[in-house]
Amino acid sequence: MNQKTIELDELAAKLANQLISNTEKSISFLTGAGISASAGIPTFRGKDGLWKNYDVTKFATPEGFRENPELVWEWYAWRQEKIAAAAPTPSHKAISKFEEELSRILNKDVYVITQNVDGLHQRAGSSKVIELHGSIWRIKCTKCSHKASIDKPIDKSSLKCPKCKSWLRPDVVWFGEALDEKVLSKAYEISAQSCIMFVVGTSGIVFPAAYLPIIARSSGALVVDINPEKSGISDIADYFIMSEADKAVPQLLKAILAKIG
Ligand code: BV8
Repeated sequence: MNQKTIELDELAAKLANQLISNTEKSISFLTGAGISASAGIPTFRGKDGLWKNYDVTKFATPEGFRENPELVWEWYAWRQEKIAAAAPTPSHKAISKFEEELSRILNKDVYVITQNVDGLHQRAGSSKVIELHGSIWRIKCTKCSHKASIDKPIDKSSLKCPKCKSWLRPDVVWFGEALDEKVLSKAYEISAQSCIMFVVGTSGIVFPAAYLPIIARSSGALVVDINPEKSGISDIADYFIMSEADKAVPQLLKAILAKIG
């Protein structure tokens, strides 16, 4: 895909036109760890990525948890602390504002399909959030059906199920685990009925999430990849904006709203 370089204002005009001429279709955002980077939450890959210091097989697989649940809980509790101390970024907030305005002006839905487990989109006010990989703010029993939401970092003295005393685990999707079927089919459905998919802050190498922009594009959506470096999505995108999220997302969404307002 050879993308011409395009001025932000010209791109905003094209995207505004795509929105207006696709009355029945919605907008979607596929986000990854990069959208939360400026909130101080480390990404997984890239120069300061988590996987540089943490062995993914030990910390993000069911086998790793079975082998050393305390160690994995140490890591998740540390991440919960960092996320609890973080605030939604300008990009999270711009997406929430975009949803509000598009609903008011064009009665159009804006969906956020996120690979992140940090809950920052919801804290920014987005109301249609699909959490592909679960949430660090939910725990579930490894044996029985017990599940619970938590609103602060886990108390490491209560890591056993209150019902059956088995180990509790974070309610997230680890490598080698299937995504929740309902969540995944909803994500496929939204991707197929989007007229624009903004892809923000993902390396685009984790599947099945990385299929979604391909589904969107094959259903007629314009795909816009926003990332300071080339991602696994950039080459299939219609437009690639080489930029950090906060230096492109608020400006682009504001320019689109100005064109349709
Ligand atoms: C599954 C846990 C099947 C939650 C995570 C093909 C099809 C299906 C599966 C596979 C397949 N090929 C391989 C697989 C297996 C595997 C996979 O995809 N492996 C990859 C590595 C090749 N997939 C799976 O195992 C999935 N399960 O398919 O199961 C199955 C079916 C039936 C029965 C059994 C099994 C499960 C995948 C989910 C794994 N869980 N995390 C948690 O603790 O967080 S994945 C982990 O990576 C995170 O969830 C993260 O969200 C996700 C993706 O990473 P990114 O979000 O993209 O983050 P990353 O650091 O990589 O990139 C950050 C980007 O931001 C960079 O591009 C950087 O440039 C950019 N950036 C940096 N700063 C900024 C910025 N961008 C903007 N602004 C900035 N300021």
